[in-house]
Amino acid sequence: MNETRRALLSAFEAGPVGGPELAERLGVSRAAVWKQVEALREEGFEIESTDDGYAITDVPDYGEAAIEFGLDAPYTVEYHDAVDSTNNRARELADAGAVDTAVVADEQTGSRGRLDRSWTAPSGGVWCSVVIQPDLPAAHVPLVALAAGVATASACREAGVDAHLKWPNDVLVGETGERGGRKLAGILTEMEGEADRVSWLIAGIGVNANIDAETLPDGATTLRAECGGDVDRRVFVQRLLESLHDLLADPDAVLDRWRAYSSTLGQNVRVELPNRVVEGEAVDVEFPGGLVVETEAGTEVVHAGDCEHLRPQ
Ligand code: BT5
Repeated sequence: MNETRRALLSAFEAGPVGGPELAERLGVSRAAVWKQVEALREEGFEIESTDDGYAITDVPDYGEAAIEFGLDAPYTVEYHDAVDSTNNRARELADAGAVDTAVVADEQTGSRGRLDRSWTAPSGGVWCSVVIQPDLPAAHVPLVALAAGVATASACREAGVDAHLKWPNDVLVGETGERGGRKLAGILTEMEGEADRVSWLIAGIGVNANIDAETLPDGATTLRAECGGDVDRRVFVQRLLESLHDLLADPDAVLDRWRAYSSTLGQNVRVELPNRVVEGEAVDVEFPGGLVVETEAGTEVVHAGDCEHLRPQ
């Protein structure tokens, strides 16, 4: 987005403001202000000229400026109607040096799950990848993935859906089925770097929002199905990004929040690791994100893998 337009939007957040004052504050001509006001109107903002100056009276449903307007987190948003994968686009931006940027798309045509699985992402979802400030050691990255899960579950709960987290970060609803519930959202965290220095870090978040569940793989659910109606995706993404930002600023809070939302703790689980299987009772999650499992042979902490909730014996 044009920088003047972005500055204009943040000036409007505080209320009506006159053209000459805007021009002076932003250090641009009054004609430039007028041009950007017109551009915002074309994007769907309703901007009235009142006695106190320009005032925003309506915001478009979704899109770059719509998400940034009123967003209480320092993310720049890049919006696409369609993109192959928001994680791929976020990676391009990260390679070019971007941080604190959220790539949001209405539809993805080549999106990915973990372990090269595919992710179905039709129009109407919340498909969002955040380029995160990578000022942490690589070993702490799992905590970021858990934070993304907590932020997502929290935004789903604010939207009225009782979402819970299955380790490491599937966002589920209900308790039925071998997956441990109906899958509402998934997280794909990707990074590049050395042990002591992460060069880029991306949290990819996919939430089945305003989508018919029948169009998704078996076992999936959507906010539309769970709420009986569509959610305001603009507000949803804002709450998601704000919650993610707050958690990243307070890493000590992440594990407790995760525990509070978890449906895995207290369950008998089977975790498939690359070379073996661990079975037992999941008793805790520990820094930076490992699942603590009491097995017959003793306590094990698993750090990655697919987790299945087993039925009680
Ligand atoms: C995940 O993988 O759950 C991570 C999904 C991350 C998607 C986001 S969208 C924004 C960003 N851009 C990307 O390209 N990716 C991220 P995993 O745990 O591997 O689950 C994948 C499995 O879930 C698939 O094998 C299907 O069985 C199932 N699945 C596919 N699409 C689904 C959907 N929309 N809802 C629920 N389940 C789905």
